[in-house]
Formats: sequence, C-alpha cells, structure tokens
Amino acid sequence: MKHRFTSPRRRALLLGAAALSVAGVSQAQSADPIKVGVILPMTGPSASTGKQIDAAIKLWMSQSGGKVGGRKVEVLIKDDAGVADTTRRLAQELVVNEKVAALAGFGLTPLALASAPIATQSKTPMVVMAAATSSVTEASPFIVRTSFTLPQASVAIAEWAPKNGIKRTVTLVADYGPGNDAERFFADRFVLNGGQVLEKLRTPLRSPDFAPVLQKVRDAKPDALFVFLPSGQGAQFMKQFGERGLDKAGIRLIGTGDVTDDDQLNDMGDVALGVVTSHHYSAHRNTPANKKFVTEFEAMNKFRPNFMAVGGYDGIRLIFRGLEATKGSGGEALLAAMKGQIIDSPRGSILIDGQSRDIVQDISIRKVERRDGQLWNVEFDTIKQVKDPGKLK
Ligand code: VNL
Repeated sequence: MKHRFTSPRRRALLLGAAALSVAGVSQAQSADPIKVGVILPMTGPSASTGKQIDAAIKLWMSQSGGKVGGRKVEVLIKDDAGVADTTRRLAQELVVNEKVAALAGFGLTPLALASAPIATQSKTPMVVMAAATSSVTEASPFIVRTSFTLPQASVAIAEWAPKNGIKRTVTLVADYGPGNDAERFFADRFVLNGGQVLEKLRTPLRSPDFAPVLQKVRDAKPDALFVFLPSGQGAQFMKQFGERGLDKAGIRLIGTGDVTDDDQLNDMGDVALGVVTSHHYSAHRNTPANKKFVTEFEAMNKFRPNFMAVGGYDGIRLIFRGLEATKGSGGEALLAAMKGQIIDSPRGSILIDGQSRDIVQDISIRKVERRDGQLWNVEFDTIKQVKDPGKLK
C-alpha cells in the first residue's frame, strides 16, 4: 500500500486536501449543466419523427430559456437512424460518459425496448416521447411515456365505426408491436360492437409494398379498411390507396391518426378527404394553448407540428418539471417527481399516471377536411381522459 509510511501529520494534510477537492468538485458540479440525453431517428426511414421531436425540444428550450433554478440544461441529441443496437449503445454512452439525468426520445418501439435495460441498470429515468406499443412502459420501472398507446387510439374508432354504417372491415397494420396492438384492440372492440373483421393483413415495418395487400382489400369489398402505419408511411400508403381506386370502389378508410399525420397530410391531396381517424393530437385543434404552440412552432421551424412534436414537447416539459422539483438531481428522485404530473399540453390536459407511468389523455375522432386551402384533421368528437386499455388486459 502506498501510504503505509505516511505520517499522521501528512495523512491529515492529505485528508484535508481531499476534502477540499471534494468540495471544489461538488461546487463545480452544481454550476455544470444538467444533461439530458435524447436519442432519435434523425436519419433513415423514421427521420420525420426525429425532425419533429427535435424541433419541439428546440422550441421549448427557447421558450424556457433552457434553465432550471438558474442552472443550464444541456440537451444532447443523438441519431440512432432507427437501428436498435445503435440506440442501446448511445443510451449506454450517455449514461456512462455524459452522466445524463434522464434519457429521452425513442422513435420506435424496438428502439425503446433496446434501451430499457440500461435505464433499469443505471436507475436513469427514460422518457418515451414517440414509441406507442402498450407494453413499452412495462419494459423498465424507469420508463414514463408522453406519446400515446395504440390501444388508446384504436378503441375510439372501433366505437365510432359501427355507429356510422361500417359493419364489415379489413384491418391492415405494420407487422410489429404497435401494429399488433392496433389490430387486436380495434378488432376486439369492433366485433364486440357487432362488426365483422373479414381479413387481417400486415405489411413489414421496413420498406412495405402496399400493392399486394390493397388488391386483397379490393377483393374482400369491406365497408371500410382500418389501418395503422407508423408516422412517415401515410403519404405513400394514401397514394397507392388512390391509385388502385379503392376510394372510388366505395371502400372507406378509417384508422388511427398516424396515417393522416400532420407532417404529411397537407401533401396527400383529395384522396385523404373524408378519412376518419382517432388520435390524441391534431394541429387543427382550436384552443388557445394549441394555437400558441402551432404558431410558435411554425414560426421557428417552417413546418406544421404533428403528434410526435407534441410527445417531444410535453416530454421535455415533464423533465423540466421533474428537475425543478429535485433541484437538478436525476435518478430515482427525478422519476418520482415526474410520476403523477399533470401538464397543460397543446393537446389538452395530460396526466402521467403514478402507477403505470403511462399517459392518460383525451382521444378525438377527426375527419380530414380542406379548410382555407389546406388539409387538416378536423376533430368532431372527444373521449375524455382515456387510460391505456392495454393495461387492463
Ligand atoms: C410507433 C408507433 C412509431 C406509432 C410510430 O411512428 C407511430 C412505435 C414512427 O411504437 O414504433 O406512429
């Protein structure tokens, strides 16, 4: 041992120096920025999700001044390109090297699931701003969610459809977690309400080709096609739906609002008119809080915010709220501080349920209409404060 021959006097000196340097470090630390690590698909097929969430976080940073209790918050944005192994590696680096107070982002379910064990092992809160499979929050006790769940969004349209002349449907979903949830929760509720599901079709998450499934839908001649596709795939799907003449064949289109996503809706053209979906956010919502959000978001970014932007905006606000309560500490204290928070979101009031750590929010039924030359999801009915039905299985 090195200090075997250290005299008592020298030892006292050394201890004193150590104590000083500890004090010095902790002082430097409280002046250091609080770091938040955000992992998003900024490139690759889900890049629009990254772009929307990144823009919303930047808006909040400028609105809030980017400080908590006088201390700077530094948001580190990392691009995982939608690849789960990369998400996991980035989460690890942010926790170990950057010592982030919280992880956030997670554009797709597999990306959130890949990072969950790191949140658990390092006791780092993980705010899921996009991924929407019901079970995501069960992958780690450190996960809280500010996006939505597919069961939450799918049940409302399964209630609406049979009351509005739709008795026979075909379902079409992306073949992974949220698609499975959407298919199951839509079909179960629709059948319970006296409807019939003729066929359940799926397309791969990566590079889907909609032509063969749309031909099957045409042949089955349902009253309506129910669809869930992740944000970013709606425009291509809608184009093929129109090109194959399904709308002209009298097959209505219903779904969760991911398919008439505000990021792409305005460029979809007439084929989108009349499509009815259920979802937690429409940029068209006419409330003061939403008008302010959309105006400031568009002024800063030059594009319309979608539901991903709102998940990101509320997620970063939730982290700020939590950090205010913990005076900048992360870990279990931050997690506890985020549970049970109520936030006045552009989408209305949201609650982070203290038990499930999942979001409770209003779900609206909307129809695509042209207003002042632009396409919008115009809300016409709202179900208040919906808990994730996926947790009641
Ligand atoms: C997910 C769910 C992704 C809904 C989405 O867009 C979406 C997911 C990228 O959980 O992977 O619209």
